[in-house]
Amino acid sequence: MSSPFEPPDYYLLDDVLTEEEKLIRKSVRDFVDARVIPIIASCFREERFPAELVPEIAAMGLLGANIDGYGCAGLGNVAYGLVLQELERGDSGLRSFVSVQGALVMSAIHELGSEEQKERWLPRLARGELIGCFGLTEPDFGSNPGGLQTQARRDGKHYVLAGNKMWITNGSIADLAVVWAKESGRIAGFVVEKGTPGYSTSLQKGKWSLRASVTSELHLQDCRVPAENRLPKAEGLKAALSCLNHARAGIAWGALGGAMACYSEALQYAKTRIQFGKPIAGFQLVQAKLADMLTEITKGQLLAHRLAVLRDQGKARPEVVSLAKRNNVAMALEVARSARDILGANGITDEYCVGRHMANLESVKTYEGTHDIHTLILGQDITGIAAFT
Ligand code: TGC
Ligand code: FAD
Repeated sequence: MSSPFEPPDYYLLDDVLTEEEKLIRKSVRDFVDARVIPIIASCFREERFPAELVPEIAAMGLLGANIDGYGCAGLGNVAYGLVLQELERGDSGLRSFVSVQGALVMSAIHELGSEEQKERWLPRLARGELIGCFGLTEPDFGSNPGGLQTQARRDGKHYVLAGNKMWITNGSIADLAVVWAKESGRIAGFVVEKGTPGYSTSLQKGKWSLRASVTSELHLQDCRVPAENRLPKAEGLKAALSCLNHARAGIAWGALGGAMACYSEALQYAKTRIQFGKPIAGFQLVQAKLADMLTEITKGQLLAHRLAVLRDQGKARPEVVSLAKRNNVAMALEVARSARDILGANGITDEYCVGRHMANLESVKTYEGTHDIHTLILGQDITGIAAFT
């Protein structure tokens, strides 16, 4: 059976956290222990998102938590990162839900919307009365969203949208979708509300990763969106890509939570599993794995913390965010694989968390820019030469 979470803090990062940051972390950690851990294996098995937890998550102020005003908590980026770390310690699906709602949908409306749009949607999104999704990816345009095919055409007091989005987190449960489409060849952002004629969604089933998360296709068939739902500052590919920075930074923290859960479980297992007459933790090869895991987690913790401080200071360039997303997700996936290995056959059952985190992190490696796309973003920043094409 899985054992209680013992979070590693080898470099005493807790010493640089404020009391408020530690308090927020504790409240989310307690929530995850009490409400998520007991149900998450069966949610994953049943391919079910635990929507019943959304009101509690909203009541804790975790939706759009680093946005100021409009009913949001206005947390600094360290506290916000700790929230995502703790949620992903429960499951990447919960962290994804909170990331999409806050870092993609609410941030897009907050940064690219009019004052009227902010007042209209942000407080209700913060209270969890509305759920949002973010539709950028299409069946034929994932890493290369600049090529997206969804079209928008002005027709009197409406825009008519036509196209399909795929792999959209929260899609089928969303009350509103931030949808990216091309108007006369230029990318623009729209808020499409549930119930708009011509708008429908379908659930993507059969995933072996992020099974406790809703992933959907969005279908727009001559969908008439009121002209006032166009986000006025959502113009051009740059606007769409700018939304991703918040989510990518949050993922750098979230991945740490998955890695810490796997490390904690593997360490406790290794201390109690007896083979050849002694705990497997007493074998050098197992110790080497644990030493590597702890080292990489510690480096990831320092990276995430520094990233959050730079973001608070407005100094985190998109490429700096890419480095942290790329490193921490790859690190977490390797930690999960090592942990799974240490648990032997038990590591492939859902009585333990390592296999679930390992499977989830395969998606996290792909979404919000694949590992290799972030490699190329860094390569371009280092050399000044783009190698995307
Ligand atoms: P490129 O010419 O490089 O860029 C166009 C303009 O945009 C600027 N830019 C950014 N600005 C702000 N933030 C960023 N992160 C930016 N990245 C680029 C860029 O400076 C340029 O500005 P300007 O002034 O010169 O016009 O565009 P490209 O077409 O060559 O593409 C570059 C590339 C490949 C890096 C980009 O397309 C990319 O990032 N692709 C990855 C796509 C991606 O990450 N999709 C994520 C979808 S959402 C999602 O996955 C949610 S998962 C949610 C969950 O469940 O948690
Ligand atoms: P592709 O772009 O086809 O890439 C396939 C492979 O080719 C990758 O290894 C990639 O690195 C590589 N590759 C591509 N281009 C290059 C290149 N130039 N050089 C070298 N290698 C390259 N999207 C949304 O808009 N909203 C969401 O809410 C959302 N949620 C998601 C949830 C899940 C569970 C998943 C799995 C995806 C989600 N996505 C979402 C989509 C996600 O952003 C895309 O999957 C991602 O951007 C990659 O696109 P793709 O899957 O089409 O892969």
